[in-house]
Amino acid sequence: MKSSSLQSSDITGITFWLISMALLATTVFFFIERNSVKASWRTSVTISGLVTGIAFVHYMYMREVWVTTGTSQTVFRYIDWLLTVPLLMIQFYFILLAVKKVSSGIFWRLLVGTLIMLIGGYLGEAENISVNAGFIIGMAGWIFILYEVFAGEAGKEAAKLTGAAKDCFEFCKWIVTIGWLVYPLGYLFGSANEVTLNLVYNLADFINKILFGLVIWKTAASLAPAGSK
Ligand SMILES: *C/C=C(C)/C=C/C=C(C)/C=C/C1=C(C)CCCC1(C)C
Repeated sequence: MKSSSLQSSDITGITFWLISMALLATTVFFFIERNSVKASWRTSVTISGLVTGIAFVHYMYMREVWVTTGTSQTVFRYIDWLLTVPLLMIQFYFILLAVKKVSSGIFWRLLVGTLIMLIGGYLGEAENISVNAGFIIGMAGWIFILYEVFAGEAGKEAAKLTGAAKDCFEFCKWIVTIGWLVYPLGYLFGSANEVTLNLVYNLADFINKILFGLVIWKTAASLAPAGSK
C-alpha cells in the first residue's frame, strides 16, 4: 500500500513530477517562441506546444493517481496518445510544407495510419478484441506510417530537401522509429511491472514529445528569424 504523498524513494513518481513540469515549461516556451520564427514554420511550433500542453494536463492526473494509489491508469495514456500522437505524426507533413509544396495525401495517410495504430492498441488493451489482434492492427498502422516517412511520398519529398529542414525530418524520423519502440514493447510486456513500465513511458515521453518539439523549434529558429531581414 502506498502512502498518499510523494516519497523520495519513488523514482517513478518523481519522473511523473519532472515530466509534468518540463511539459509545462516547454508549452509556455513554444507558444512564446512561435512568433519569432519564420511564418512558414509557425504551425509546426504551435503543434509542438499543443502536444506538450495536452500531455501536461494528462500528466497532472496520472501523477496524482500514481502518488495516491501506486498504480497507473492506462486509459489516461491512451486518451493522451489519441490526441498527441496524430499531432506528432502530422508534423512530418508540416515540416515539408514549411519548405516546399507537398500533396495533402501525405497528411491524410499519416493521420489515418496513426489512428489505426492507436485504435487497434486501445481495443486490444481494453479487451474488446484479443490482445494479439490489437497488437497486429497497431503494428500494421505503425509500419504504414513508418513506410510513409521512410519510403513513401513523404520520404521521397524529404530526400530532395537540403540543410536544416532535411536534418530535422531525418531526426524526427528516427524518433518515431527508435523512440516509439518502447510503446509496443510496453504493450506486450508492460503489465508485468507497472513501476518499470511507467518509468520507461515517462522517460520516453520526454524524448518523443519534448525533444521532438525542441528539434522542430530549433530548426525553425535557425532559419531566418522573423523580422531579421
Ligand atoms: C507521446 C506519446 C507517444 C509518442 C505514444 C506513442 C505510442 C505508440 C507508438 C504506440 C504504438 C502501439 C503499437 C505500435 C502496437 C501495439 C499498440 C500500441 C498502441 C501500443
